[in-house]
Amino acid sequence: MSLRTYDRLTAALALLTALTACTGEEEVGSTSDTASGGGSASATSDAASTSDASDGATSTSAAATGGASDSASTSAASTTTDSGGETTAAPGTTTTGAETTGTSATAATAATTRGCEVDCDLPLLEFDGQDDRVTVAEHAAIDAIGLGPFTFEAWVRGVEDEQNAHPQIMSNRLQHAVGFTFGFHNQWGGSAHKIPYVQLGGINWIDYPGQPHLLDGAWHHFVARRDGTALTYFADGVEVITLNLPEVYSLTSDHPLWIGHDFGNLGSTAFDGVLAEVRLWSVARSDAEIAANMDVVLSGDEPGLLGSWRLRAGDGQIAADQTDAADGVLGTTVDADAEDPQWVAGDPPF
Ligand SMILES: [Ca+2]
Ligand SMILES: [Ca+2]
Repeated sequence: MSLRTYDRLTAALALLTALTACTGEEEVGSTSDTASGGGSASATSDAASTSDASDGATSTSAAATGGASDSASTSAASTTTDSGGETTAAPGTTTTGAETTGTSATAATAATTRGCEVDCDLPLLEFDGQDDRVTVAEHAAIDAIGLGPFTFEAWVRGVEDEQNAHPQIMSNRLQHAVGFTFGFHNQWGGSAHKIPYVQLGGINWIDYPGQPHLLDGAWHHFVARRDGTALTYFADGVEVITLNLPEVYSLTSDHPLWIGHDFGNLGSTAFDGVLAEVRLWSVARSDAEIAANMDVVLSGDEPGLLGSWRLRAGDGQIAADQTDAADGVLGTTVDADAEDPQWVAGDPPF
């Protein structure tokens, strides 16, 4: 480990410790070091697992891959009570043999001005941050992913100060630890902004404190990709971080897919703003594929594409799926209801 990397780790740990003391968050993680692999490992690992009562889940850091030669072993377990009053024992997690860079990558978030090139006059779908959602009842394709690879992606435009604690882009959670969420976690662990993340296995997989700022009122693109136990986040086509998870968690849930809200935590997950081009893949898209297609309209028959909801269809109650497999409806039913997001005019992401 370079001295510079060690200094960064030390500084990050000091910051985390200070924040933990200030906020009263319970640090329940335990730490052990294991040195393995090539290179001059003199591991410093800081483990922190903080119970987040507002979300009902355990937020944990995972070791980032690439770069340095250190090996960190982190274990954490906690019990939390979620918003529904259920006490849930979050699974203990163990991450071993993973390398850590000691630096939290901050992705470029330069996409502040985008010019429309296609379908510029089609409306956008705006969510009210109260109860709006798109419901995709047909979720067999998601269940079929199970333990397999996936790529989630979406364009988002929202303002951080107007959001609930944990605004979600996409979720199929039936309850805590059943299904997934894909969206934003409230600031935590020293993060400056809400944290783009996924929850799998009831655990919020995040890294801190360096985070991209994707809720600044401009359009931004967020991707979560799983390839084996590697979970990688991309912001505006640039990798933010790869987390090495201790196991592969299933996506399967009996709940419909929701876009813009999460059934597992209704009170604090409604997204406020505009969502577009929400895509679900049963493959781990390559870095190049992600970057090259993020601002391209798909045909709908791309290999591995399970669902692609452009959310640009028109003024009706249907959120069309480009694959024709799983059209969504606005709100709860095809009738007008309080959960319907609204079609609005405005500049699309591309
Ligand atoms: Ca409706
Ligand atoms: Ca509403």
